[in-house]
Amino acid sequence: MSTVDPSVRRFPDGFLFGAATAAYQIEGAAFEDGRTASIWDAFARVPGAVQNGDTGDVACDHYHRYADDVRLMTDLGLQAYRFSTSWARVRPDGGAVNPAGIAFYDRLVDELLANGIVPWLTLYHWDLPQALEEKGGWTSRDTADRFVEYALSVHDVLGDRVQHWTTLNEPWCSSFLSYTAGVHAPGRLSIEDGMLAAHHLLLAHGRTIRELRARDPKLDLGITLNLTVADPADARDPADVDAARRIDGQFNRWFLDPVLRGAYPADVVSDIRDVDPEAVRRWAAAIQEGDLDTIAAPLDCLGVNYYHGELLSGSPQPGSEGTPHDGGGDGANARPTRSPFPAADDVHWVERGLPRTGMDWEVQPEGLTRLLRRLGTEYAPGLPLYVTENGSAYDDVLEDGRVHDPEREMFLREHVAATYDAIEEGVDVRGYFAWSLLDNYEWSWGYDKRFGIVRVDYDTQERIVKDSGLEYARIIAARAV
Ligand code: PNW
Repeated sequence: MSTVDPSVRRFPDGFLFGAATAAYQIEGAAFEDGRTASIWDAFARVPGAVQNGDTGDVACDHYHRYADDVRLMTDLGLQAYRFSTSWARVRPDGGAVNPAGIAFYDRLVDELLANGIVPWLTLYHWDLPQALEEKGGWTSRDTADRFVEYALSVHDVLGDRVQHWTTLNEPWCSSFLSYTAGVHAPGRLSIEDGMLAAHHLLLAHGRTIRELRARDPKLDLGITLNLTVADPADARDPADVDAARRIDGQFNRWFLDPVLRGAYPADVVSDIRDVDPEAVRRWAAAIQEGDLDTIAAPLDCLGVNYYHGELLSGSPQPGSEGTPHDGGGDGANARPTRSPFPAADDVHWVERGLPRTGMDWEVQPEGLTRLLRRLGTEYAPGLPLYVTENGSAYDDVLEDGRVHDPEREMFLREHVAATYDAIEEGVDVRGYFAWSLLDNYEWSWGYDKRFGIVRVDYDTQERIVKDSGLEYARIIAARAV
């Protein structure tokens, strides 16, 4: 009789369990030690841009409480911690290096290492210095040059202790959701600007990879993309198939193709040209010789952020408007926004009756397995993959000092299991990072949406490990789910 219980998924040695955060969402101390405004500090002050007018001025006060937060990570048994550095702290206004600002990350990294936690550093999680936005932001090629300088200055200080470097977090969000849809900072509403922003972000990524690689070939270098599984409602209906192709193209392939194959997807370029030929003309004119080679600089790993999949149709759906990617607040979000998808007017999202999180996002763990399979076979065979974000927001209730969050527990278990299923199929997935360590500033939703496995009381800054956090600690200790 076998002693192996087939229902237990035991992770291979070396698989890394971690949790993730981002600078603006947790640090606070927004104007301390020389930090200047980022586009999020500015956007949060635009009336109607963010739910309740919330800002990241204080957030989780992690800037002052980082040592306690690292202790929390130790209690949970985290092996790795994914965080981002704030450009406006390291180089206020995008200008000269600010030693007092970068000293914070120096302290944080030392604290992590002293506790045996692997630091996993992201250079850009959306907080462009506002001074650079005023010079054109990501629509300006110059911003990519400034980014490389910033990246190298972080490496100057942390390169001796940080091995894992991620250039960008979710460039789809910092381009189309930010410059086309107006949902995220800087809140612009232009197809052309979204396309230019995406190109310059990717250029900044490729150049940084090259520079860091040249400095130290031992570094582990990658990018994190937010990806989805886009399925047609009816695989025999050409309009549904086309709807799925469009969302896959504008969300996944627009980034996967240049980064991993050195070319933008021609079908999507043509779709956008049908809608806005002038935007495509100007975007094409901004692409210089050699850019796509730079963007396709070889990587050591790919970070995958997965939250939900989508079922798409070419026919209008009763009672469903907008997209699950609109990402903004509800009624309180009074600013004008538009679709982040330039060429998806005839695309409709189909309600399929799956459970939904507090973001109204469908819970679809098998989508994560399929996504990892696709990357491991079609896009990047042999390239190590990491799930760099996955998580859920729910309306937590504090009861006798505890947070019972069975839905988040279930979400976590199912997605860790879905990750395992991909590994078992032979996909090279090397880690899973829960989003998020802490409840935090959920962008245009402000503090309304809680993604943490640890609760934060924003009045007292008290942290309480939620039941999902305890469950994650058990999963990590057993290395199995
Ligand atoms: C990601 N969408 O954001 C980010 O990396 C995190 O900072 C964020 O807190 C987390 O996911 C939860 O939202 C996204 O509209 C924001 O599809 C919006 C979308 C996707 C990801």
